[in-house]
Amino acid sequence: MKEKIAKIEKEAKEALEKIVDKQTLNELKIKYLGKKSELTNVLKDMANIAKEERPKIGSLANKVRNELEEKIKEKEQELEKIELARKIEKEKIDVTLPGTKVKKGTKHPVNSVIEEIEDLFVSMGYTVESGPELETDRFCFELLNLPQGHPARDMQDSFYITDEYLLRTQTSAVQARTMLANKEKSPIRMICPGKTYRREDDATHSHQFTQAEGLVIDKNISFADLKGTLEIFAKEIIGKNSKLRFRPSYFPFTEPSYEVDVSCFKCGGKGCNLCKKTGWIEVLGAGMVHPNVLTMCGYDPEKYSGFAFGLGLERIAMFKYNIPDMRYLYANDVRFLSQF
Ligand code: FA5
Repeated sequence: MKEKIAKIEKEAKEALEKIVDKQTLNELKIKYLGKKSELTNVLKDMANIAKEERPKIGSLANKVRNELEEKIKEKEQELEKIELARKIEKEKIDVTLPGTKVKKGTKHPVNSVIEEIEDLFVSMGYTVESGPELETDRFCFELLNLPQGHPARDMQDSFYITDEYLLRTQTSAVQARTMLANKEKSPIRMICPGKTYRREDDATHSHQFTQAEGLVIDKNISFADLKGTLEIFAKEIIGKNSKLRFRPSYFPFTEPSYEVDVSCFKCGGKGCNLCKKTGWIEVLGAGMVHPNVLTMCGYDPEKYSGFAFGLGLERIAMFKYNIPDMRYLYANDVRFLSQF
């Protein structure tokens, strides 16, 4: 029996020497110290041993068992240390390496234009107003002298939601809202930038685009005020050398009405595919507020007059940043947007 125990001890110690991972160590522990191990069997077999031999064999088996337990524990600690060292080595941080760059968003060109326009007009005493994008037919058309069935409604291809509601086709709806909220209480000088929607889509037209409406109502406002204001706007926002061209036009809510063009930024006015060989790009509509609109919105046209204009802000962003196609502004391509 003694030899048997010695053999078990020798075998176990040799196997223990070779162990390099925790799983094999665990298997070894079960093999030599587990309930079904040879050492446990020796203790279980004690009944078959001569009575006087029993204490010696018992104490020898226990001694070996304790020793093996101790050695396995030591091995366990040794393996844990190795594992920890390996982990630390792997997770080592090199503080001298350059950090990962955090990508920062940039301001969208149309938002930059909105901010510049707001700053300019606020500096001239204007307020900044807003209105709903889901607008009623009444504010978008009727109060602007465009009753149901008026042929000029065809000028704007609208997205109707119901018979009454539509996505506003023009920020001019905010003209009516501002006048009705004010009703001769004080003169109006307001600017309203906002999203507008029409069923159009090409290099210079988008189905969703941004307009900024301007409205001034007071006593003795004349066309000279409108022209002077737009000239300041062109010089300050578009560029010192930009030229404006007023073309007589028609809007039901202004009389007289104009479409205002700016000399083409791409060809400088020579004519190219962007300006359709004309040298000019239309950026806004404007005119003197129609007496019918003044009356419907609570102003006496005998006492008050005013001017209004509606700018297309994508086209202004195109001028300022040399963007050849309006669709780039809405493609959400980070390579394009990060240039601004
Ligand atoms: C109007 O929308 C009038 N409400 C402007 C106005 C206001 C006239 C006040 C008189 C008094 P118009 O449809 O021309 O007008 O549009 C004005 C500007 O919006 C255009 O000059 C153009 O720069 C821009 N615009 C119009 N449609 C689009 C579109 N689909 N995509 C991008 N810009 C557009």
